[in-house]
Amino acid sequence: PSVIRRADYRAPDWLIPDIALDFDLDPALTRVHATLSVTRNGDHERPLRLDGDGLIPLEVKVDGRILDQQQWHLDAGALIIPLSGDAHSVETLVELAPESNSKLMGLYASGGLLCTQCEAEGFRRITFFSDRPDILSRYSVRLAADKARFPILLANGDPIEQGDLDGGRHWALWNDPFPKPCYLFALVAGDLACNADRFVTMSGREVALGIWVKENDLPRTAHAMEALKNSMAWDERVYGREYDLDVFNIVAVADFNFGAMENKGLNIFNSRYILADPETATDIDYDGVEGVVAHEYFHNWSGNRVTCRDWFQLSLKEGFTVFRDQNFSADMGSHAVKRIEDVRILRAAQFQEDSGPLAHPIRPESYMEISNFYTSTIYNKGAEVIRMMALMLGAERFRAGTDLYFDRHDGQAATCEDFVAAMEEGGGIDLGQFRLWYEQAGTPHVRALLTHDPLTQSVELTLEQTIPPTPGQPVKQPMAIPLRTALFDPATGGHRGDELLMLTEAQQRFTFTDFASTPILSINRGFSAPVIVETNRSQADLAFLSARDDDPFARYEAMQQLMVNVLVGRIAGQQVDESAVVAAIRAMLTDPTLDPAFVAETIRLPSEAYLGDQMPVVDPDAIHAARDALQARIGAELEPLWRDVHAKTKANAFAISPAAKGARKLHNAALHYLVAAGAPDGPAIAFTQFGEADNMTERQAALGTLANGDSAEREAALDIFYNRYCADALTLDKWFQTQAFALHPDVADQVEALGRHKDFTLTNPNRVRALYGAFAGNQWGFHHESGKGYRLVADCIIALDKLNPQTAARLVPPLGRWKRFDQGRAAMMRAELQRILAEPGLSKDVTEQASKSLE
Ligand code: B3K
Ligand code: ZN
Repeated sequence: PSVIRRADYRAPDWLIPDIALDFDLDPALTRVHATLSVTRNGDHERPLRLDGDGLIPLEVKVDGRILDQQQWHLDAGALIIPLSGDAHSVETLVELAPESNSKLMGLYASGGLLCTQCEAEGFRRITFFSDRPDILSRYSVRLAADKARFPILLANGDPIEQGDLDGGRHWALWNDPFPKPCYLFALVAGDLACNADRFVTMSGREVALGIWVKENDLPRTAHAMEALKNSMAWDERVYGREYDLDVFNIVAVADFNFGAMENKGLNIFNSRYILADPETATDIDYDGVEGVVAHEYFHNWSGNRVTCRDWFQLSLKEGFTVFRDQNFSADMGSHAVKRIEDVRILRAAQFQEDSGPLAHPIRPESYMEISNFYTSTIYNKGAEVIRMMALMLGAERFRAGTDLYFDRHDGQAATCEDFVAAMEEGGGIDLGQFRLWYEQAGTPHVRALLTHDPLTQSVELTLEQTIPPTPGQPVKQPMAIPLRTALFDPATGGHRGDELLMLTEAQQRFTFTDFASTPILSINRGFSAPVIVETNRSQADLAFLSARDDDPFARYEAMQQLMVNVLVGRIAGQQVDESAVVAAIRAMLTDPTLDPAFVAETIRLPSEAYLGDQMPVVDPDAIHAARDALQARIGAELEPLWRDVHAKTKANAFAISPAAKGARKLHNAALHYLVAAGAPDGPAIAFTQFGEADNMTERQAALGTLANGDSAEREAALDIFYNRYCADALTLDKWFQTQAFALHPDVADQVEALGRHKDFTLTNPNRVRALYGAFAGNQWGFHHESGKGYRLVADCIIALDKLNPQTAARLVPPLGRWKRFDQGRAAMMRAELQRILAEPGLSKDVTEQASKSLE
């Protein structure tokens, strides 16, 4: 496959200000007629090139005249037409078979619906077009379909007209007045019911809101609608951004390659991010719905009104929009807990990516397949980079920067550089060195050493940064790293204020005066920079911070570090003192002033994968054993407390408030430690919780706790769960996922059996992710010394690649981490990657990921 480079960007040869599309829809055979107005862009003689993927032109017309086959040709799927004038009308006709489109890109069928997915390059699978985000066009779309099977016909923009046709068919016409890139095109046809509501914008315009689902799913759409209205109000209040069309529609579909898609005025969602009720959705699912609804809605400004010039600028819309949705969710719930959750995700996904063979900057320099670049780096690290700018500027100047950005680039296809320039001008700051965050991959390591001089009564903080080499970037320049810092006086328990230290050199010293004794360092508070900090703090210092730090994130972090130190010592076979961890957890559990959600986050042991990241060579078995033992010890020593907490956090009736969610989180944590303690009645307590819970959060947690062990209750609960939910795909996913995540010695065999289960299918991406995606994230199971885990995932990749390359490619990165493992495991992982690459007809998606992973 060929490599596309950022440096090769060239403005388009032809522009397409208008497009009219006419769809004659049918799952077996759909006809698409397109009329494009094209205008020559600049002084050149190059022909019109319209991208196509798997399309055959049945008819090509220019200015109303049919061209014969000598007047056009195909080049790598694209339609090439030499044109003499500067402005023409070009028409094409193609046929599609949506029901056999298993890639879920372009026009496809899902659960009796017809729907589209175009980002990044799916539009070229629908019609011949210049499929690049800097071509902005006004769309007029006519849809016709069988009225009984497809009573609802939706597209972007505003509905204009509809009517009936002969033969039981009907039609609808939609117009989108806002010029948009083709990746934002969408249509949906099907038998859908609507949760209809309205929103009045800040200038008093009324918007009709619709969430479209299968009739029997209607009761599960209330939370999504609430989230949508809250998002619309939030974007007005926080960013001054108002919605711009008369309608805003969302459709839920069962088969979808990722979370959701921000098509203009017609968002299409993976149903797991729309449907929620207490019986089937966990609190994490509820939060997911809220966050993704907000994310897609916010794209209307950060992505749609201002879009990307080319796909190298993807983080321009994604990083910024993730930052926006994170802050929205924090405002809807708890800032402290949301920050902890977001950092946990960043560390689990992005730090791993950044230290492996697929590491890339948030603005990549090259790609083979753009679908492979919808990564945690582009999204989550991209959001951290925006967050650092917001921190350095402060709220008001950051808002001035975003106002300037939106005003200046409205209706344009912009670059990351445009965003940074708007921040500099609007916010009045020099971001010269800061731009390196867009160029350099790899997670910076910051070493922080605090020394105290009793003679001068001063404290010196020495900060050193190093950025590890990443593919194509052996040597790095020092970055601008904002570190929120405070120095605690152990005597008073307080500090003199939080300071923002800017680390800009490889090594830098900061001096603080008037310290009679050595203070305790609290650094990278609020996780102000996405870096790895190493300090010379003692366990006693960390215990102090875990109890006293007034920054909730720093407090959580101190606790995590305390646990990591104990676990890393244990893994290395050292004698370690675990009492500080037990004492710190006891203190948290008995402090009535703390938010239960915060306590639940903080007392949780770091994941096995995170512990792996702390070791030069990951030893999955030793990590599992050490973590299991510490968990058992914490469980046993505090057993009466766990019983007490578990009893006290039992709710009488379900609510979705932050307080109720926090109580459930702590309830589940207590259950988990109780069972880990090996209490004889542990499985019975879990089984009771499983049976009595009036919500999925507690039921699934109980099932997960049981799944780690071998009790009779385990099998009983799995059976009950299956029988109760086997008809509901989203909930059945949880049954697969819980077993694939289980910390159980036989998990690989169980996953293998589940892969043959009658309810398992490769055609539904959610099901694939629930089983193989979850399993590949289960460090202990996936890295079983037999190599069985590697083989299972590789088999899945090979089979899935034939149907859905995009989703197959997402399973490759776990196999690419072989450098971090012992020779035996590394050799087996490499062998699986080689076996995948040897597969004939392998997709560009999987080829790119597997070949880069071997380097
Ligand atoms: N923009 C889409 C992602 C499209 C992924 C294409 N492979 C969803 C989102 O980030 O909002
Ligand atoms: Zn997005």
